[in-house]
Amino acid sequence: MLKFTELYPENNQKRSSFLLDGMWKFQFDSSSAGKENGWENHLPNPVSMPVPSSFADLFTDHRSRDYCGDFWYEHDFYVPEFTENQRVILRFGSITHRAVVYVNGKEAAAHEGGFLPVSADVTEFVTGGKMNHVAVLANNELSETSLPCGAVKVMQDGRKLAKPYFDFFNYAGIQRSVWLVIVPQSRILDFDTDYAVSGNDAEVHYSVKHEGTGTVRVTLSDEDGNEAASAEGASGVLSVRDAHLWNVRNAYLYTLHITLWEDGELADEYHARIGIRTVAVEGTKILVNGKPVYLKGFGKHEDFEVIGRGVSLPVIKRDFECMKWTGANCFRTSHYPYAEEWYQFADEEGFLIIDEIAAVGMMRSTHNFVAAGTGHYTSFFEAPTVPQLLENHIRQVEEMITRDKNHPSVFAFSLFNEPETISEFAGNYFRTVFEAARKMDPQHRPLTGAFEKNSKPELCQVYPVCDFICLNRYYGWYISGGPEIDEAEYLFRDEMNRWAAKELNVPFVFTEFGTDTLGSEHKLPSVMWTQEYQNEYYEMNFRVFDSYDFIQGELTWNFADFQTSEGIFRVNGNKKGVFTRTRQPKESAFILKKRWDN
Ligand code: GCB
Repeated sequence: MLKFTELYPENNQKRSSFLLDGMWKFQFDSSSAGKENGWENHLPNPVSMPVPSSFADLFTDHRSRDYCGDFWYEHDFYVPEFTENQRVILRFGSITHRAVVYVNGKEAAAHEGGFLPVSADVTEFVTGGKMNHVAVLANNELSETSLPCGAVKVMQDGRKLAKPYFDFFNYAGIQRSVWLVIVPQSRILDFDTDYAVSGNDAEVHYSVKHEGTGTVRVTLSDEDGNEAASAEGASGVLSVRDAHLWNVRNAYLYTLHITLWEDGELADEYHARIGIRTVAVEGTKILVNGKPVYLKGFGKHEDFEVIGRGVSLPVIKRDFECMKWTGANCFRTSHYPYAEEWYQFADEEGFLIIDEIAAVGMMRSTHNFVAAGTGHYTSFFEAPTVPQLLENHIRQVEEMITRDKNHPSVFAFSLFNEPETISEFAGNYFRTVFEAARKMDPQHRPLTGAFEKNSKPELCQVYPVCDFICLNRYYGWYISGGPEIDEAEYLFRDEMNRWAAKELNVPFVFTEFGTDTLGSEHKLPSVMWTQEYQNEYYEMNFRVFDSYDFIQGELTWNFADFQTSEGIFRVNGNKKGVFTRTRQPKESAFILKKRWDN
């Protein structure tokens, strides 16, 4: 299906990029009859729809917000004149969860997976110097072969409803920016970097994939624009004397300028901001530039009022300011790869990212946060559809690593969140995913995944494939909450002692712990849901973390309150935020700040 991922757009001597964001046309297609009726040419009865955005929270009626099925976008866009030595590319940051893209009525691309770019070479379909037409047939249904996993319930009246096996609203649409990119035919397709540091000097190992027979030259410039190194050839080494390393919360970015030359003429060029740094796991330590780092921060969501999961630069900026204020140094892109602008900000701000694929809900439960800990088992990896899921999973991991591999902020990839892990089937499944992933990353970054409570040290078949182990634990919330918090601490320590007894000699990171907390509720002594309880819960968790040397990080759940499906477990969404959904601190934010600033 997907043939390539176009590099993030830029403008330079050889490349022109035009943002197509704005008001597009939109129409639901509940009977999936649009294609038969030629909607790829013209939507019969559309409404205006902003791109990028999720469509759900823009409407005022239930049926539109909760719509599940096919839906269409269309837009007219101008393509400047281009020559026969150029290609015209359409690049969507993502289309959730799957899409077919038609340009002037012809199919130009099809893509499965709602959180990674969709690129289409539309050169043969467009006319330069004229308006052209793009239509997108998208679909937001969930299944046991989609990432994330879920199901569709068909109601008596034939209406479909998404039934996520995960705890975030099934936002959909064109949620990220759309670009028209004009590039040379002989062009730079992709590049990799890897780093070695010795003393004050560094080596940047690079390799460039390109079309055509040209010669590659690369130069590296420092932040003042001075050349730090240069080299020739499609792969090679840039030797940097007195290198400025990219460090955690102390970033330094070089610009890698890649040029492609044909017959002495510049054929193409591309600029990338890279950070020289090494990452490794050694024993129970996570090392950045050879020095141990303790991870402090959050599991997040792309989620905000009105725009849903639509990318918003102001929200990204605000989130980084709030995270910096707490003293955090890391976040996990739970539970899917985020818009690329998140990683660009993180590169600049020196944040570490655990980059997660949308492999969530592999437990066949709409309440896996409750199922966790009950021993509830659903034979998820025994289903006949698993081979198809596996193929989809591996392909999306490849797309994620291809997209994100050059960001210095990305120090690890998380290949799952809370699947069933206690069967041989699960063990085999994840061994296959990890083996495939290990061949994809030129920097050989650590691979991990987040385990829920049923993944006990004695039963879990999957932790051995991880370079460090991420635990999502809710002792004091789902397990022994409220008046039983002392019991919760006892049970928590008991589990950690059992992990310790295994002497795995790898780092453990808590990737989730938290309590639902309403900003309005206070009580002394505390009860669950109050701000006081959230504080006591965090303090208990920190006591436990501080008792074990192999615990090397704490990413709370969640950075901010976020929207979920409706139900008796959620009060208009998940309220475990340290910040409210509008990004104001709850009291626990001050507790985290005090701990992390020190
Ligand atoms: C989890 C899930 C996360 C939920 C969280 C919760 O274990 O990984 O997606 O939102 O618990 O709040 O229940």
